[in-house]
Amino acid sequence: MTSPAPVDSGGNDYDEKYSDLDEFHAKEVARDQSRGKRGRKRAALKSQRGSKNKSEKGRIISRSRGKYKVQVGEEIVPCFIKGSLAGFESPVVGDYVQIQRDGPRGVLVAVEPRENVLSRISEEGRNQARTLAANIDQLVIVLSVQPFPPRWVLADRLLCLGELEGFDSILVINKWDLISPEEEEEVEEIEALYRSLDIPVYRTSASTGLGVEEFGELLKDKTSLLGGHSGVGKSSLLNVLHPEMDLAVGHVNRATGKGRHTTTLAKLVRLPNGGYLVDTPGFREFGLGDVEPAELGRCYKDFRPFLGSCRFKNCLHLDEPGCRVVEAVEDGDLSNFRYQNYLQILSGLLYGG
Ligand SMILES: Nc1nc2c(ncn2[C@@H]2O[C@H](COP(=O)(O)OP(=O)(O)O)[C@@H](O)[C@H]2O)c(=O)[nH]1
Ligand SMILES: [Mg+2]
Ligand SMILES: [Zn+2]
Repeated sequence: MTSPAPVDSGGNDYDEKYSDLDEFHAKEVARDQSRGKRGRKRAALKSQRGSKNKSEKGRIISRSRGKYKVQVGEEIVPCFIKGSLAGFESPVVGDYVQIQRDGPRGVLVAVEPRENVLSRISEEGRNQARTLAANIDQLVIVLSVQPFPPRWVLADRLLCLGELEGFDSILVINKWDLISPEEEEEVEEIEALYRSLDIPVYRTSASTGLGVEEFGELLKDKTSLLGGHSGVGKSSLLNVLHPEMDLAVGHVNRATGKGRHTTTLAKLVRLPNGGYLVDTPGFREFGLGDVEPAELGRCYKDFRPFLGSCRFKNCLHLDEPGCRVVEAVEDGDLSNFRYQNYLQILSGLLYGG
């Protein structure tokens, strides 16, 4: 089922940003396998001797075909599904599960209810929502001031995704060391706008270390979906926090991404000091594929107070008569900055791109 890796398209290289995390994940699993052989035998014996059907709680960190890897405490247990669970519900990465030991392996016997899911992403194209991952605490959107201006439209697009899926979202503006005084003034205004929407905004620099500690606190013990265009410094920030992760920095193209486009859908990458990053190749599509254009306005939380009052129920807030959103922008009750971003995202939904 492996298809040839498409040629990297140069600038639009969202794929590479996760390939280094991929590698880190693989190393972790390998390390666990060599470390855990003896321990696991012991655990297996113990489970055979003692409470045979006792289940243990774990969390799915990867899934490939019918096979799962489940983090149970410090151990990674290869698991499969029992007949009765198969077909009933398909567990995904991030699910909290109950497993029962069966020798060195485990059997998934139950899936706990999900807090939320990431499902809007599709590699195949529009209208192909799939559940990719579950129980995500936050969406961390990394932007950078170089090239200026930061890609605020992308930020808004990801914020919309967060709204749809019910994730808390956070903005991180990296490469702050490169900002000029004029740019700083402009960005400050935009920061204030997002903060007024209850979206926290952080400033970081992987070069000077500015804000990196706070960034680390943000990720600690949480399950985070890390978003943002390639080159903004996601890997660099993680490397400053966790040099042992040793992630590749700079432009890495897909040729190095061994094992991409396998049936593995998403992974959880465990951070050395607690917490997980959700690593999903599909995330590069920025997943608003299955949003109806007329629903986009609802993803903009600042639009919501006005939405019920448009003349047309399916108003796109474009140029329809009696549109309350446009009126609010004209009256200065809604940010024109956000509205312009909205128009760009809408145009992507309507016309593709
Ligand atoms: N000046 C400066 N450069 C940075 C900073 N963070 C990352 N970079 C550089 O930006 C480039 C892309 O960084 P990388 O971490 O690979 O970005 P990613 O694609 O988001 O993972 C690299 O050349 C980094 O050295 C920063 O805070 N300041
Ligand atoms: Mg990277
Ligand atoms: Zn309207």
